[in-house]
Amino acid sequence: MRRLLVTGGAGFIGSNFTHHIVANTEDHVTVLDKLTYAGNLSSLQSLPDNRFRFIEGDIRDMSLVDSLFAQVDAVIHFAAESHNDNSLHDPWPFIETNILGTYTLLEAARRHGVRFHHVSTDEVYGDLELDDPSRFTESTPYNPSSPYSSTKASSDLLVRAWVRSFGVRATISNCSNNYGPYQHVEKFIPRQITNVLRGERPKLYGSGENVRDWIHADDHSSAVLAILDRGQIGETYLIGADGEQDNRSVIERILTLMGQDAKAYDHVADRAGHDLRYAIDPTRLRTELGWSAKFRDFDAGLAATIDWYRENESWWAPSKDSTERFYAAKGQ
Ligand code: NAD
Ligand code: TDX
Repeated sequence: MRRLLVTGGAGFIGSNFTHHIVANTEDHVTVLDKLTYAGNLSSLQSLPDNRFRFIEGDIRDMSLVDSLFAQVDAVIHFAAESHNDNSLHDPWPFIETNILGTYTLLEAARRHGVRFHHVSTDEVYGDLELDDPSRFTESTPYNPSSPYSSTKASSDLLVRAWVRSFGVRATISNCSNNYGPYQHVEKFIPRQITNVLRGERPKLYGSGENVRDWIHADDHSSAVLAILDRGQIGETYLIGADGEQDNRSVIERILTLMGQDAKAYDHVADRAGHDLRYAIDPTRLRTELGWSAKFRDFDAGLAATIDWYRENESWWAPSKDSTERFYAAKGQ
C-alpha cells in the first residue's frame, strides 16, 4: 500500500485516475485541488473514506504542499489550466498554475525526496501535417503553439532540469487527447454531446479537418500507473492508443450515435493558431513497460461516453450555460 498525492484530482483525468487507483490497487489517495471552474467534487463522491481524502488548496501554496509531501510516498501531478481556448483569452492563469505551480511542487519533491510523476500533453511537440506519415516520439523536438501548450512545455522542462540538477526522482508522460466521463463541457466531445442533448447543433471549428489522437481517460490512467510502477527515473513516455480521427468525423459519429442527421452541425469561427494534427507513437510504453489500451473501439467508447452524459445531466448542467456564453461571445 502506497500513499499517493494526486494534484488536480477533481478535474477530468485526475478524477478518472483516482477512481482507477482505488479500483485497481491497494493504494491510498489524497487529492489536492483548488476547485477552479474545472474542478468538480461530485466526480469523487462515490469513493470510500478509508481509501481517499480530499484537500482543497492551490499547488502554489508552498506550506500546504510541504505538509502534504511529508505524508506521501509519491505524487502524480495532473493539476493545470487545461483549455486552449481559455489560454487564448487570458494566458495568465496558465503561467501561474502550469509553470509556477509545477515549480512549487518540484521544490517540495526536492526537499522531501518524494517520487514525482508529471502529467503532460502531446501538444508540447506542436503539430504535424495531415499528409505526414510520422508521429510524435520521445525525441521529437519541442515546438508548442498556444499559451496552454507553451506553459505545459515550460513545466516539462522544469521537471527535466530538477531531475538533472537536483536528483529529483521524476518521470514525465505526454498523452494525446482524452475522452470519457467527467470531462468538462468546454471540451470538444462533451460540448457536442451536451449540445445534442439540449437540442442545440454541434459546433465545428473551421473546416474540421484537424486531427486528434483519441484515448479513453481510463487507458491514460493505466498508462500513468504503469509508469509510476515500472518507469525509469528521468525518462519521458508518450501515451497514445492509435486513435487518430478528424474533428468532422467525430462530430458526425456523435450525431449518428445519438440518432440525428450526421450533417446537422454548424461551422463556426476557427481557433487562432489551430494545431492541425497530433499523433502519438506509443512504442516505448508498449515495449518497455508492457502497457496496452483496453478501449480500442472508438465508437463503443464514444457510445458509452454519450450514455454517461445522458445519465449525468446534474453533473454537467451547472456549467453548460456559462460555457456556451463564453463561446457565443467569440462566434464559436
Ligand atoms: P481539467 O481542467 O479537467 O482539470 C484540472 C484540475 O486542476 C481541476 O480540478 C482544477 O480545479 C485543478 N487546478 C487548476 N489549477 C489548480 C491549482 N493552482 N492548484 C490546485 N488545483 C488546480 O484538466 P484535465 O483535462 O483533467 O487535464 C489534467 C492534466 O492532464 C493536465 O495537466 C493536462 O495538461 C493533461 N492532459 C490533458 C489531456 C486532455 O485531453 N484533457 C491530454 C493530455 C494531457
Ligand atoms: O466546440 C469545439 N469545436 C471544435 O471543432 C471545440 C471545443 C473544439 N473543437 C476542435 C478544436 C480541436 O481541434 O476540436 C479539437 C479538440 O478540442 P479540445 O477538446 O479543446 O482539445 P485540444 O485543444 O485538442 O486539447 C486537448 O487535448 C490535449 C486538451 O484540452 C488538452 O488539455 C490536452 O493537452
